[in-house]
Amino acid sequence: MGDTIFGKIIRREIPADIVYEDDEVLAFRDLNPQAPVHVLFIPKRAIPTLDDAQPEDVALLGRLLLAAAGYARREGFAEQGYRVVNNCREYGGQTVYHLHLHLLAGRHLGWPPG
Ligand code: DGP
Repeated sequence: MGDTIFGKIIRREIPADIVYEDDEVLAFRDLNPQAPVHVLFIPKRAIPTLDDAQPEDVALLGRLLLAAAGYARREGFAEQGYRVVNNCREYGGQTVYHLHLHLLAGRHLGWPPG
């Protein structure tokens, strides 16, 4: 499995605006925000895509989701609402092959997405 720019962020080889960290999860602001709040939640143990996730990753995937939900609650926009998205491979719009959740908030988000 190849390294990605997110691996460099985890290892602090390149800077990022980190907003949350625990032993398994790192969250930082997206370089190209699509909403007033746009944070990426990534596992420190790289999995390329959601399609590569295995049954043994179930707890890690749950931790990613709960990390995003906890951040939304702490930051005070959970009641107003938000969106959590995973882009999987080419047609899903994935550009960085280190599984991540996008947390988008702070404006009314349209549906369906483009
Ligand atoms: P995706 O298209 O789902 O693979 O999302 C990748 C996101 O990662 C995209 O919204 C832009 C963001 N991104 C790419 N490179 C960097 C970086 O070096 N730093 C930060 N903070 N975000 C990045």
